[in-house]
Amino acid sequence: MSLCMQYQKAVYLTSAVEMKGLPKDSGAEVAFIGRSNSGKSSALNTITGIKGLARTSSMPGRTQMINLFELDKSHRLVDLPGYGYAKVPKPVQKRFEAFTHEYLEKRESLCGIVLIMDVRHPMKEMDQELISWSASCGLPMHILLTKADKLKKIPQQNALFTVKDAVKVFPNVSVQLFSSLNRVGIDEAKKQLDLWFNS
Ligand SMILES: Nc1nc2c(ncn2[C@@H]2O[C@H](COP(=O)(O)OP(=O)(O)OP(=O)(O)O)[C@@H](O)[C@H]2O)c(=O)[nH]1
Ligand SMILES: [Mg+2]
Repeated sequence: MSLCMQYQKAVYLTSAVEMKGLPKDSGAEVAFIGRSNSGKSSALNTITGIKGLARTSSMPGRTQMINLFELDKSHRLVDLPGYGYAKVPKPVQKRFEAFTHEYLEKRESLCGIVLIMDVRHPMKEMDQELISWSASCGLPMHILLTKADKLKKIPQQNALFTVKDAVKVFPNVSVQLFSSLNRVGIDEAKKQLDLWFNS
């Protein structure tokens, strides 16, 4: 029987700008990744039910560090910096890209990736690269097509179908609709996190 994690117990643990700033690489960690302004921090807040847990902003590029939240001593949620925002100065962008890559490549406790894509703009180049990369190293990925509230039912379903079709070649990639505004898809997302944390 799988245990349900207590997401509402999440507390801020620490932030890091380089590998050595991260907490001990033990237990299990799930990282939220995606384009700048896609809604990563909002999704974290919605899933945990804690409004100000991860900082959100209408200014893209807000999250510029790896922020870690602890559910209990051995389970963590991680908010990664967004990619693809042109106004973040190039050297800063490069530094965070390098750190994110290193984190994804080396972090032993990383057991799954939640990829956040705006339902209106899914499967951009960097998203596609991440999907193939995670598949190539056998790391499971769950995609949240967020801001679903911005589309009517039929376009939502069409977007879901299109992305499902695009990722069907990858065995460990799943997709769902999500909305932080309308609180859609929370239980489905938690179920996936529970599966990873319990495997
Ligand atoms: N309508 C709607 N707006 C959302 C949703 N999720 C996030 N937003 C808005 O989108 C903007 C960006 O949200 P964040 O959660 O800060 O996005 P992020 O991906 O963490 O952004 P960076 O940290 O800058 O990469 C904010 O203005 C949010 O209020 C959603 O489900 N629906
Ligand atoms: Mg953020």
